[in-house]
Amino acid sequence: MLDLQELQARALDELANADSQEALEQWRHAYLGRTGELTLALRSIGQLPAEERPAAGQQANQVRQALTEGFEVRQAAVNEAAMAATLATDALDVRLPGRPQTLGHVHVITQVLRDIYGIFRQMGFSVFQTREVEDDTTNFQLLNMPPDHPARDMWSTFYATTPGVLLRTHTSPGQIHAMRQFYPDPFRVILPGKCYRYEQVTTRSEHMFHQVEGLAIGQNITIADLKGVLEHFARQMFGPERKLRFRASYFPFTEPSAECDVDCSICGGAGCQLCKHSGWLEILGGGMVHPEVLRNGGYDPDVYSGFAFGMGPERLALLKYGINDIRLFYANDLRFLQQFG
Ligand code: FA5
Repeated sequence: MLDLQELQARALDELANADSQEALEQWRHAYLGRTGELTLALRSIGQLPAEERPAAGQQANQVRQALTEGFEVRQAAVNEAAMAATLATDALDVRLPGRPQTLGHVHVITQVLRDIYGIFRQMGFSVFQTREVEDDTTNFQLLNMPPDHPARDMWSTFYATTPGVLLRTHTSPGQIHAMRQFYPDPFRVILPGKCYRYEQVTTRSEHMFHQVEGLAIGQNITIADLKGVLEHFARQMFGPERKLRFRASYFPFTEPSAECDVDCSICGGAGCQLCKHSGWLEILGGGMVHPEVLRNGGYDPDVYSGFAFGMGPERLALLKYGINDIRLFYANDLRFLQQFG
């Protein structure tokens, strides 16, 4: 006699432990498949004595219904658990990605200015900040250029509505501020900042550019000190292989005066548009502080002497990086600027 009760209990027990699609499929095959235990049991009913068959058939159908329903319930539970596990691990992220913040870096001219500060710091110079908006007196008159002095033509100012007020054309008026600040002590400073000139913009000239003024005041300072400082600076900035030349020049606020050129790195000295086909690019003007300017700063020219210079960081950057057009610095083209990141 078939023990269908025992088969049902055993099958449902196993079903409760089936926790994957594969285990469920194996279970279905073992009990309800074509060669499954229940299927075979149902087939064997035909061999029972006739009087036992109806009861056995009824019971077998109840067992089959119980197993089929049990399978469907268990399968739904396993599917639901599998879905929950997938959602927990491979959750679909429907948020938009954030906008990346691009990191900036300091402008190439700021980098060159910092290089300049570093080199002069080694030589004992400190940085002295002065104003960009100046008056005619400090920009010109106290630097030995009274109204109508022809040397004023070298530095054309922008038009300003307030008489006597202007955007400084060079950092040299800072000499007066520094001397009046430090008097009566000896001192060494550099004065960096922007200058503004109403002049033709070319590959080597902008109407807004930087200068770094240098000023050393003390006793027994000579032009040899100026030359030594500038030579040391150029070697540190450009390396020992670059050529440097001093030319006699004229500035109303220095006597004697000189200008300093570096051999052009674009053409290697052969001549190009940047260096006006001379093979040299002027980087600074300088000289010994004029006695009248010393006096305007408060210092007695019979006791004190000093040197001053004014260099152009944009020109230095052209030479240092082999750039052939000064206008690139302030055209705000990221393709150019990002090369110096
Ligand atoms: C002067 O401005 C004087 N104040 C320099 C000076 C200072 C002389 C102290 C004596 C004592 P100059 O105009 O030559 O000089 O300019 C000095 C430097 O500034 C130039 O050598 C150049 O490097 C830079 N420079 C001048 N004009 C421009 C410009 N338009 N664009 C970019 N750089 C410039």
